[in-house]
Amino acid sequence: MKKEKILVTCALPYVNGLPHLGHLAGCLLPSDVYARFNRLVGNEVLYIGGTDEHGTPSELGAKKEGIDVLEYTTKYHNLHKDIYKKFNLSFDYFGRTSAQENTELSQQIARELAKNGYIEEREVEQVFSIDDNMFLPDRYITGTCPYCGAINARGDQCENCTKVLDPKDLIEPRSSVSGSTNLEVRKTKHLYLKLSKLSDKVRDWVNTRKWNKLTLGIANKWLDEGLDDRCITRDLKWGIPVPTDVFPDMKDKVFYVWFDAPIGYISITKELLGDGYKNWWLESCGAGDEKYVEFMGKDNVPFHSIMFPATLIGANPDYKKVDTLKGLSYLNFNGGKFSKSAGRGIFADSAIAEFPADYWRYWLIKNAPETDDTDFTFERFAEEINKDLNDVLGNFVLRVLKFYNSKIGSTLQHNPANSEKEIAVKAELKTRIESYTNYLSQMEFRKAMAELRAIWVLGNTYIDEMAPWTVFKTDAEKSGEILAFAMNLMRIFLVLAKPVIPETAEKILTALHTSGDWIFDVEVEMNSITKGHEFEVPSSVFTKITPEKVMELNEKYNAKK
Ligand code: B3M
Ligand code: ZN
Repeated sequence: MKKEKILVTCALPYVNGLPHLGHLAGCLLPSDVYARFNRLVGNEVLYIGGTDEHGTPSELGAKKEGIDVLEYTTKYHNLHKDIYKKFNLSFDYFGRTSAQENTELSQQIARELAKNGYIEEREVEQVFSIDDNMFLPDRYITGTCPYCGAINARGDQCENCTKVLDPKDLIEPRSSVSGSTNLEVRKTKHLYLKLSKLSDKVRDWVNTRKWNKLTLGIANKWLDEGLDDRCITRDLKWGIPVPTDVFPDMKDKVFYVWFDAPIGYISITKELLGDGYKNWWLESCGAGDEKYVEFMGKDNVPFHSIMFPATLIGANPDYKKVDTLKGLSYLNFNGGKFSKSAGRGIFADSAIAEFPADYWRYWLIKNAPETDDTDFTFERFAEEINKDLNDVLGNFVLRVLKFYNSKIGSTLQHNPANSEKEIAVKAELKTRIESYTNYLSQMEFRKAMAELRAIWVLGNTYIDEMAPWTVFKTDAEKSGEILAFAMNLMRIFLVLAKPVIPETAEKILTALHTSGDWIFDVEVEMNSITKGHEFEVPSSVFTKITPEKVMELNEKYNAKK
């Protein structure tokens, strides 16, 4: 197999607000499984994540907690980092967009864009709150909707009638920061990224992409509607200062958070590798022959398929741009949305306190919201954990190891059986491993997991049919060979499961006193555990989730409200 060089990024979650299961299912976990899988098959992988820290929500969040913004974002950055560690996300580096590297790179890219004629300064009118002493972003102005009369319409959009609004249209507008109505419209200058001028170049580039239907559909829709020039600056303190050497009128302005956030992928690489970041981000320095894969929720696709590539194309064509963009849908909670304010749904920090990471990882990857939105319920969660992990995988492991250990001992006295039956099992295993590998390479997680489960079932069917416990009574030798074959199957099951349930895989492989390199040759690997090999019997593998526990969880996380 030819080794590939693969850059994997996962959309950078906003630092304020902690992740819930939807974030895990729709971006974080799929990217981790993909990164782990590729490392296992021997590819060179760089997996980058981090927090998106700039913008008004961080400023307001800090104000509410009465702390400095950097202290606030540091606190939440660390919370994100800790939680992801508990879910065993294997980032090579988890950085932050507020790092110095991002300031330097974002300013550099803005200078490059200006030099190439893709940035324009414009005078605009904007709502200023005198009492808050700040320009208000559109969504921080509240008022009555001029179309439907809803009294709590936001300046960018009315949630009641969904009409897109201009804050100047709101009746009786007030600041959502302080409630003050002491507002006025002031003139101010901003920088605009000239997307209209970049449009043809972006379209030519999009045409070279082999994206899936969902992504191409979104990208082409934006291109067909025509790209509007986009304001890339804001009047805030917490952000990356616009460099005044090239933009002398932009004193006290910062870049819009969506300008610097994706540049964060590059700057976080630089946080980790220093100048070595160029090997991953400049085509002329080695990024030309790598594959760059991005994971994100579907709402982030326009920014990653059009806006960010446009920024890079306009700045310097040498920047590496995305090859594969895996956009995922949403995970709902019992038919509704996760809501921190309503205390509805289970957030990542509570989830990990309830069950081990592997339970969540397994369920959320098996049910990855790939094509449609997917519904999480504790009933489905419990059912699938109990059936797949406990009954299929866990029982297979325990039945085989316990029986051998109790009847014969913990040193293998047999080589794996190799009759017609076993040859057939190996043939099926080989085919299934090939398709599992293909699905994971193509980021088809649901299909991959169906295949993995089918591989595990193969083991159960085998021992059910071969019944080594019955055979033992008349032919101890044959029974031992069947069990030795089953132990080799077990090892393969766990090696294959490593990207998804790494903790369990490690635990069982350790008990089997064996390592877990990827399975490239079934015939060889099925003779890995042979006569003389020692093993241990783990006390348990998975624990069943009881109906009482499901009831308790439904109650605790407001599932039925
Ligand atoms: N923070 C939006 C989100 O968390 C945004 C992604 C940035 S990716 C560079 O969904
Ligand atoms: Zn309305």
